Amino acid sequence: MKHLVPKTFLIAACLSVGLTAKAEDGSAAWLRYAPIANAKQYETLPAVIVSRGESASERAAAEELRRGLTSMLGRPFTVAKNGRGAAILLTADAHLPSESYRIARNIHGLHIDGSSPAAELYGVFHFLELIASQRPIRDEKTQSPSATIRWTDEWDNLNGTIERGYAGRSIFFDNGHVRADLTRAGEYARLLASVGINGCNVNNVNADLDTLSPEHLREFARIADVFRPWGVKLALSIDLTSPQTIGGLDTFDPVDPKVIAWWQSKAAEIYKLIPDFAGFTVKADSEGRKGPSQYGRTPADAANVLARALKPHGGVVLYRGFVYNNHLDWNDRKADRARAGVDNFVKNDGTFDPNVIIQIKEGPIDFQAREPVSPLFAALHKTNVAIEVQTAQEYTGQQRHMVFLPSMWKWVLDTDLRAPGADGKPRATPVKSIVTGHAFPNADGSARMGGFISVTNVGLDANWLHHPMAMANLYGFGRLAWNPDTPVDEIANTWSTMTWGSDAAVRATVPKMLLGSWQVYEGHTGPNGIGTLTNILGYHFGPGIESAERNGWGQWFRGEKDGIGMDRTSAGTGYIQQYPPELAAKYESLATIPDDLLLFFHHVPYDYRLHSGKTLVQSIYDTHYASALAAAEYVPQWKSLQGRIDPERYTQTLHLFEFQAGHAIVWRDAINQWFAKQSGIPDAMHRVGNDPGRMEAEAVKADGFTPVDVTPWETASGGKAMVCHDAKGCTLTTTVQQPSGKYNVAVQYYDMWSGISRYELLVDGKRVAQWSADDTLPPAQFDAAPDGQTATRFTAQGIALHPGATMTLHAMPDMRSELEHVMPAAEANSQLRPRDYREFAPVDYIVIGPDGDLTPQ
Ligand code: GCV
Repeated sequence: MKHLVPKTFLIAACLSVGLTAKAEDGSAAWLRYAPIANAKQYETLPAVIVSRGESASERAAAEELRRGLTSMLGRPFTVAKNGRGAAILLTADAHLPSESYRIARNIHGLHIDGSSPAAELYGVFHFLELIASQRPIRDEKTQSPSATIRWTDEWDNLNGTIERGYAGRSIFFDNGHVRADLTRAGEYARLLASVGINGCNVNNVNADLDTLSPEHLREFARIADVFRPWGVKLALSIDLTSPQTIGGLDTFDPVDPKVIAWWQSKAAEIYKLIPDFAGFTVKADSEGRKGPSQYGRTPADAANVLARALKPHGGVVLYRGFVYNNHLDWNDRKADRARAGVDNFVKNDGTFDPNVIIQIKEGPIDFQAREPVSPLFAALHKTNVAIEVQTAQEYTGQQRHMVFLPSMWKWVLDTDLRAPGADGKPRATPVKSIVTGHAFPNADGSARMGGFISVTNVGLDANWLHHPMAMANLYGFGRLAWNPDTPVDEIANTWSTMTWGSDAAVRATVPKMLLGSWQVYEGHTGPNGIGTLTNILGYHFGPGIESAERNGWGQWFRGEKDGIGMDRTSAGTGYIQQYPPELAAKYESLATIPDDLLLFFHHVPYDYRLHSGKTLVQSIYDTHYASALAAAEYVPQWKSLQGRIDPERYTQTLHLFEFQAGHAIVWRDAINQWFAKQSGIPDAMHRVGNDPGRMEAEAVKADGFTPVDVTPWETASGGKAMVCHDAKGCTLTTTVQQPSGKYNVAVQYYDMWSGISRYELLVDGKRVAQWSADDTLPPAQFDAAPDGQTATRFTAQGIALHPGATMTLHAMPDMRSELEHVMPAAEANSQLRPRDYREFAPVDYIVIGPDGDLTPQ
């Protein structure tokens, strides 16, 4: 949306920042090593780095330290094998606990000791972070990770696409093969290592069936090679049918001796190529993937055959707990997708091998804006478990909205499930104590293997995740996986300083924006635990409220005449009883259920009074207005930092905030309109349906445009938009009623994936603004229809208007015939048919509002 920033503004931004900051593309992420303001405080730090280590990781650690210190402190640092006099000494110390490091000073200088080469790297990155944040160098106690498994999962397909990837194509694959140039993959491993992540599963859990072919394995080994210096181990998602599909066997039954032998030989083949291979991730019996149920076998039967094949080589199996039936019966009031985790796994507790870990999504449904934590965490007492979170913002704005997810994850990790101890009494069992293996230890009292997995889905976009702010989520994931007690404000502050610099205004603004952003997003999407309310049958980006209902996917909220919400009490689906008794009692009672989870657990009338004192529906209206306004305020907040941040990243981020401000209004209006219609209860403050300054496109004088019904209706103001099928263009004309003055004029329109419609705004025949619907924003994915994910707006600022002036919107559709039957490359392997991507310049409404940095509400 280049057009959103006036050219004059861009030039001013470049001039004012030119002398203080250089343009950046975000590829350095938080490892920018920008010169620090007060380098003098570190003047006694020795300039020689002594490292005797011969391994690639030790060399990488020494070189990283040299590079970081030289850049931040503005004086040369060198690496030597030996040193006389004071030095920074990088040393291996086998006495330290596994993967641990310690920073200490003595008369020889500063020591960064690691229990392994990878741990030396962790120590180095931590030390560099101290310097970047200008903290004092002190002796630190030994730092150890909270859990063994600290991985990212990437849902990359061998054809180069990424399932739920919002930042371009795969950094690993293209055209059915591993890329020839793996530079980005190596750089990614460096980023992961810098926050203590030690594994990366590079392919989609919906794994290509021939993932384990000898040819592909040889190619995967090249990825492992570029990961290795950074202590990041390669893992692969596999399909359980592999013994049959690529092995040529007549079965994949996990207890069949031929299948057992096949997996053993496949494991041996892998370890020959990749000696430090981390292991397999398995999605089975879920969303169309085949699994052990086909042979009447259990998840443990399937996981264990793999685990036994990997065990001699030191590998692990991450078996996903995301097993559910996506053909549930909507008419069955007892059916409940949320129950699936516990129903499918608890009977197998204690039967999984010690190198199997059940990978459990944070909530029982699917990464919604808010869900309760999965009860499966507290239900498995004799099984290793890990938590799966999603840095890829599938349901949280797809890296077009700023949502700081560590706030959500910390809330999840701190949620105390109150599982009973050996004496049967409830005790403190926060999720973090379970996934780090302490709450339900091994029989000998030692911590179970556990961990943290982030579905990250970085792409070829220079800045990895498209939204510069989204990188705070990857950084925060690493920090929380290393230590789940890390305060989120500490994460936001440190990331902000390292990413955006130490200017006081930047430090005061960015963390504050981040820390409120989850609530803002939740506030203008799905409230009170109802789910995100996105179009679950589409791309999960914009609103599409009823898409969740009346189908087999089970993301239901049962919005009915009498009320709304899933009744998961004992009178309903009984799901609440899957939690330990103390927490179940809290969720079962309307007196104690928190407002923000109400609709996940209870079906209540629309005028139900919340603990906050408001009725449910009024609270929804109020929250949506407040949150859309909070999203709009990101724009002026960000603009206040102009000149304090390099212009390239500043401008890119500004575009995203401008988009978010408009899209938050799409969300706000869709949900408020839907609730008003469904409940029949008007907004006590008369805002819903009364939008000052808004002119519906279908209600003004139109030339050439024709009205269309938008589906779902709530994603257009008044349910309708105007489209233009005339290659010469169409116009909407209105007479200004406002008093003379300067105004913002916003045009709400739809930007399809492919075509490029052009628009111009004229006042009394004179062009005052023009733009093209030509960006990848929105939609984040391919969409050929006007709806909640293609809806966007253009705002022209400072437009002089006077009463009686003629305002005209002139739209030129993109009718190129080559757009008529298009199959996007990313969908080429799917069942979809080519679609018509001509863009008929759809317009929803025009709104005139106060001049200034806020888009008119
Ligand atoms: C990789 C959700 C996503 C799917 C994803 C699945 C999973 O359903 O929409 O894209 O598939 O979760 O986690 O396996």
